Amino acid sequence: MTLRPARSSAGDRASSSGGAPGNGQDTSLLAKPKPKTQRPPMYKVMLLNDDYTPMEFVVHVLERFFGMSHAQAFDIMLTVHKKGLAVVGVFSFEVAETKVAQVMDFARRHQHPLQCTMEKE
Ligand code: TYC
Repeated sequence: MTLRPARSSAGDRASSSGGAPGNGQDTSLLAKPKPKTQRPPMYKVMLLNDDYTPMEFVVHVLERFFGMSHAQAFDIMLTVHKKGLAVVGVFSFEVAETKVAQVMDFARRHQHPLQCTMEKE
């Protein structure tokens, strides 16, 4: 059980809200505390290495779905090939979900085992 300190109902409203000076003036409309805005979480989209998907196909995926130049795409593909995985972009949940679905569908249609996943940043 949580015990809260007892509060008087009417008396303290004018003086205690919004950083009041304590002189009885109602400053509640002047000293507004800044509302804390929360940024939405972002999601890393990752490509995983495998032994069968052709390198050129991965390069094409990175150009097509992640807007990379050929050189950029080649570099990232090689990172995945050597290290096992790489982050290929960071997006809102909905965009990340769409990218993953697009890549997985594209790979499946071409009968490559390429895997694409997402993870909260
Ligand atoms: N390892 C693959 C090969 O040697 C190439 C590859 C790179 C596959 C990146 C997947 O996400 C990947 N053909």
